[in-house]
Amino acid sequence: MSQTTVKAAASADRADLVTTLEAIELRLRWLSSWTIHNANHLRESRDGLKVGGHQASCASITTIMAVLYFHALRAADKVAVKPHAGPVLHAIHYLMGQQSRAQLEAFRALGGAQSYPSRTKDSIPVDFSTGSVGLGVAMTAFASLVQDYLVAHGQLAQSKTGRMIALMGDAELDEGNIYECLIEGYKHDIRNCWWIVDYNRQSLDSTTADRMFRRFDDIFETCGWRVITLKHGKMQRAAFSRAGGPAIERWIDDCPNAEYAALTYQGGAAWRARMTADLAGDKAALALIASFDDEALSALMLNLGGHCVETLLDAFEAAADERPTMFIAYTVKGYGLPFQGHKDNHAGLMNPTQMADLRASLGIAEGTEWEPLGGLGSNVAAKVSAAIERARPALGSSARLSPAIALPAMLPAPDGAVQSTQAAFGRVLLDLAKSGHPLADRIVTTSPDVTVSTNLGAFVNQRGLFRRQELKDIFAGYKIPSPQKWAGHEAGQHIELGIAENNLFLMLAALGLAGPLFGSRLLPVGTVYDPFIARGLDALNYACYQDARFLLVATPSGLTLGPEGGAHQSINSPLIGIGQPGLTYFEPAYADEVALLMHWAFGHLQAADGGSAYLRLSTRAIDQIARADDGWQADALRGGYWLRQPTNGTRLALVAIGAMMPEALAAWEALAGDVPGLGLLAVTSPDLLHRDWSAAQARRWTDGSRAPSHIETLLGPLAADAGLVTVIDGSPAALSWLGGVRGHRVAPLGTDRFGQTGDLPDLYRTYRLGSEAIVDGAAEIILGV
Ligand SMILES: Cc1ncc(C[n+]2csc(CCOP(=O)(O)OP(=O)(O)O)c2C)c(N)n1
Ligand SMILES: [Mg+2]
Repeated sequence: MSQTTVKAAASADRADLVTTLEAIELRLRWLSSWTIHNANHLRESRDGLKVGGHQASCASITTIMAVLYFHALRAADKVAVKPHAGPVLHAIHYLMGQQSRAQLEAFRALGGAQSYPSRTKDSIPVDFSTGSVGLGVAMTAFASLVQDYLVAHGQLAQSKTGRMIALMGDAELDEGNIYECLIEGYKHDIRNCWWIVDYNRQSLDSTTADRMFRRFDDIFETCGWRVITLKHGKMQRAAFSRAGGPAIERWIDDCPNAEYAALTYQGGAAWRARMTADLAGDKAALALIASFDDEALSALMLNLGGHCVETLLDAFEAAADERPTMFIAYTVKGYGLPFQGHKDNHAGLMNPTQMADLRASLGIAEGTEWEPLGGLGSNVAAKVSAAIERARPALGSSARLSPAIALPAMLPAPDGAVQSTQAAFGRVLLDLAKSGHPLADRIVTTSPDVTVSTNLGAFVNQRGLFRRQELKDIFAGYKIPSPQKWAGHEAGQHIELGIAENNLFLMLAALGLAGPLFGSRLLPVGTVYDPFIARGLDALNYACYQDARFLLVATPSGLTLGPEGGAHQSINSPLIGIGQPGLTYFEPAYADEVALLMHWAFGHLQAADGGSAYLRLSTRAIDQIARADDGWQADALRGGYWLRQPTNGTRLALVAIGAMMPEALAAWEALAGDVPGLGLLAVTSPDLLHRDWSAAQARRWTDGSRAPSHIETLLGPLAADAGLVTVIDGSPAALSWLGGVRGHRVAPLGTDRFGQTGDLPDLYRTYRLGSEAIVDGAAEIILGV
């Protein structure tokens, strides 16, 4: 074949590809609109609630998704899809034959396709859940770091790596977590990450600020990203090269966002009137405008980069290397729909007449709305089918098998007569690191600049910082003494983060999905100061929502951090622990409990029906207790055990958790002589106790089981009119509910206001957490005051 023939064949192939992708785009626009329409207008409504869905947000990204999914995506790539484009993702899988019509018909109904892409609930493979804007985007950056970690540790073959891709709305660029992640990503030199911005210049409420227009390029380039701006489509570029074209290009560039959107909505005649007025006197430009009829002029003005298949193909091909790349793809919100460009279109829905018009315009016969390739001529349909087959390998299952990591029979409790739970945590990890057990090789630790102060330092000394490029320990090089000997290298197992707790949780989310995403399981352990969980709470919830598995260790906590004072005292974190699905909260008191719970957690992180775990720890060193045997352990793993067993019919029990145990023991000593059979319940997890209690009640209705919950059994020996004094260094509500289990009266001790600085005797006295307060509470119950 001559060179000209080869070129001609290539350009014919390219033209074919463009036609095919344009046809797919139309199918995606139709199917996503129809799925939402069906849920809102055709499916029976039993409650009168608006079902919702975002036809405009879908239509703005269909060209991008058609080109990405049916051409650019490679088998190992993973994608986070902007939440409100969920129906487009379902439409893609529907075309692939991987999504059922029944699921689409049940969009936003129980068991149907989810409103926003969900790893755990959708029947199609979803790489990353999205919903809370900004988080899915940042997740891709952390996933690329995890991918690098696995490659560096020989746990993932280079040939199995891919790009981590975020398809994002432009308003997501307002979320601060994007910039926190950008900074962290730059420090870690992330790669193989694409962020594709659907730049429709509209958010939920309005059109987005012009002032930020050109700033995003600078911000991202400063952080090492390549920025590819896709402002104009091929048609526009062709027009710009004609006589009068440059003036039109300038006019488009100068047009404020809101004006562009309003003209988009109004259509061809409005564009003509406005442009003719603005460009009066420029004969060439006016002639160029006049050469288009209204429909063609509107099509020209809407031919932005993000709606032009060829522009997108070129852009994706230009970013074939591993450099992180942001594509700013200009689009129109509601592209091709009657409310395109309208500022209120975010949640707008086409009415039945508009929907029927759209159907007719696409050549889809009434009654064939769900036909995957409806409205396509047989020639195009054949090409689309071929494109679907070519794309199939990249759209396979996201779930990967990863073998379980074996655990040792137990993790030994650290020695020491007086210990804090925080120190014990550090020792357990250190001993594990030194033991050389394979479990230690799969642990990855991470912390937002509190590695040392949460006792992770010794583990890092053993296992090193993870860095793709060697990082020397300069202080060690100068022989300056320091307990922290931290060199960075590829085999390191600690990922150091700057102070941004949100990043911690996204890092844990990505590490905690290493198994399903990359087929290689990791056991992530993240540490943070307990009060600052709140700083990253949405990201924590997001991590749990997509079933990422990690161990969160939060310390110090409560008033017990003493002189650190109110700014660092965590109060409501136990309630977060109880309320957060997917996360089991423990608050151990003793070092052997810490070791036991960590061992349990490493198993729970790997169990099919498991989850993540949260240890709320303390810096208070307390006297450890001698154990007669291991009998306490099974109960401790179910949420609580009797540290002092009550006798049958006793009228009082003390209930304590974590660092409050010495006060509870002292109160028990003081009261035991006066209260026959006085019990002391050591709670290890109010969360487990509560879940089990609610589940046992639900079971009575669902399967008739009368099996009592653990807490019902524990409280069984108490007299019906007994009372409980509960004590926690945190919100008293975390334990006061125990009174509802068997109807016992409760004196709930805890903290529900901001604390002062102080030493522990002063603080416990002032906030009524000490043994005297416990005795007072007991007296009140016994005397029936
Ligand atoms: C954290 C968070 N805050 C608010 C919302 C509600 N919300 C959903 S979409 C949206 C605007 C999105 O605009 P953009 O990202 O530009 O997407 P578009 O629909 O324009 O493509 C908002 C505020 C949310 N989902 N998450
Ligand atoms: Mg937008």
